[in-house]
Amino acid sequence: MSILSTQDPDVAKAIADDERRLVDELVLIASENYASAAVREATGSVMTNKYAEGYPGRRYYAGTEFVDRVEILAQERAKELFGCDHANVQPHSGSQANMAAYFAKLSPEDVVLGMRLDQGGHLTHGSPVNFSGRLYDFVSYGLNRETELIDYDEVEELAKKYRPKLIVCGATAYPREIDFERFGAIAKETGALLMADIAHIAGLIAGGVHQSPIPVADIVTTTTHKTLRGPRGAMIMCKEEHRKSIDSAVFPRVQGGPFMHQIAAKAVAFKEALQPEFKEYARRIVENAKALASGLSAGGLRIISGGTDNHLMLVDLTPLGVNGREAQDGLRAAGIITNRNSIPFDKLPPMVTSGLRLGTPALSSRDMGVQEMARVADFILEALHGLDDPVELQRIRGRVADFAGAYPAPGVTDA
Ligand code: DSN
Repeated sequence: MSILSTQDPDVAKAIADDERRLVDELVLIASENYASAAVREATGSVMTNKYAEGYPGRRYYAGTEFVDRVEILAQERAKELFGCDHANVQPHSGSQANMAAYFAKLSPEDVVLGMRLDQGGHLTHGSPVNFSGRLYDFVSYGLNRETELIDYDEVEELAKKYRPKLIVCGATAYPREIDFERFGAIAKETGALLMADIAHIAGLIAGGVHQSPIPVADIVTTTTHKTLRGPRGAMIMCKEEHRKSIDSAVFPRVQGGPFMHQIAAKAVAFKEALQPEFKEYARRIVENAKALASGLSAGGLRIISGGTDNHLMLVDLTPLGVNGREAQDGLRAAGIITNRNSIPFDKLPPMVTSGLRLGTPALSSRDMGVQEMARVADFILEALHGLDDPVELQRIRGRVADFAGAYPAPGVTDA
């Protein structure tokens, strides 16, 4: 019996149920992963107790000598991993990292260029319902209707026309390699700063299977829990000239006390990502995504842009005559966890959508490879064809659990 299950059986039971779910189900949400047992141990450590407003060596509290040590380790490892001049490892989340980056460089109503949310961008890239779209004057770029690829010519045209102070590149639902060099050239030509939000692809960049924005971007933000496989959290990397403004934007402008337990866990995750095995992991994520996309395409689904170069794919469900919400719910009943997602130029609203976003980071962490992806594609297709039949979905759920249960779930089955 654990201490938690004695003291608070309700919470303990919910956590135990979630652990079971992570073993029995197939997690295909592109932004989720399995943090290692070591990462989880750090997040559950005594460093959750410490207030340490400020930065290592310049804190507003006593007793920070050990948290200073982990923050410096996290900074140094991040710099080694990505080759950046400076890393601020304090942001609690991707949104707060982006907020701090904007606060560091922009004034309200400045013009910013960002990718449309409904074509793959993020809320914080200028959505009108988000602080970004309310505070700044965002102009949006999107995809070419024919190729479903980022329309770099449109980006260039808009940058020349509106002369933004900042160009934001990076996406949450874009299956192709982002041409950071091209963004860098456009920013240089138009006198804009360039910010790359690499939250989704940070692990692929660290693993050397996606081009890095570090040489061309002034500021790079990322979360640490997606392909990077660390604890929930974020960081900002920047060129030396932006260090001071970024650090003071994170603290004291946006955040107060940093989450030192999360920073300790970020340090652990960065060390893991520096190991040679991580390169192999990153390579396998992409290989698996390509295999899954081709299995689904062979089964009659349309894959947006014809495939994937990274960890995710967008599936157009229109050929099956079902919408994203129906598909997400049916797959969930079959033990397959996905999220509905707008496809480019979607005719259905965001709460319904015509598509699904599927990603392979979590399954790749469970040591699954291309053969397993063929099985996963079959499970998905069977479930999508049986959406009207709850008994059939339940039957698939049993087979999915038998299949998934045979693969280790890092941080769960070894914790
Ligand atoms: N909500 C995250 C995702 O799933 O991509 C991004 O913030």
